[in-house]
Amino acid sequence: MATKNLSEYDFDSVPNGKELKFGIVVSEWNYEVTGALARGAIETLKIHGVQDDDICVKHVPGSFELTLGGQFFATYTNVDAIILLGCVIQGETRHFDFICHGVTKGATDLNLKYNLPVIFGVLTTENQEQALDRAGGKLGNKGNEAAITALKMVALQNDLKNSF
Ligand code: DLZ
Repeated sequence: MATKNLSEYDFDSVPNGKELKFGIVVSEWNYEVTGALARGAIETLKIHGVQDDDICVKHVPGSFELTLGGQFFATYTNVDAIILLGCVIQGETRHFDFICHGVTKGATDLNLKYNLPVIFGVLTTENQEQALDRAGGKLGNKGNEAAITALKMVALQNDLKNSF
C-alpha cells in the first residue's frame, strides 16, 4: 500500500514550463476522482509557468479510451507532452484487469511510437476511498505528480535534442 504523499516534492527540482504545450485526456468514468486529478494537474502546470492557453483538456468516456484520446493529441496537435488521467476501480469481474492492461500497454506504445512523453496518470484501486485519497485526499493528488512527470520528461527531451 502506498503511503507516500503524491504531492510532496521539491519545487525547484521541477523545470519551468513556460512556452510549452500540454494535452490532458480525462476519463469521465469515476469523474469525482478524475476531475480532481485534472484540477491537480492543471494547477501544477500553471504553478510551474505553463500558460492557460497552452493547456488543452479533452474528455473520453472511460480509461480504456485514454490511449486513443492521447493518439489524437499526438496526431493532430503540436503538444510537447500528453497526460492521461483515469481511475479504474476493482469490480467483481475481470473487467478491471482488461482495462488496466489496455491502457498501460496503450500508453507505453504511444510514448515510443510518437517519441513524445505520454504520462500515465491512472489510478488503479480496490475501492473509491483509496482513489479519493490519491485525488486530492490524504495521500495527495496523482494529477500533480503526473504534471511534474510531464514537465521533467519534456525538459529531458529538449535537453538531449539540444546537446552534442
Ligand atoms: C466498463 C468500465 C468499468 C466496469 N469500469 C471502469 C472503471 O473503473 N474505470 C474506467 O475508467 N472505466 C471503466 N469502464 C469503462 C471502460 O474504460 C470503457 O469506457 C468501456 O469498456 C467502453 O470501451
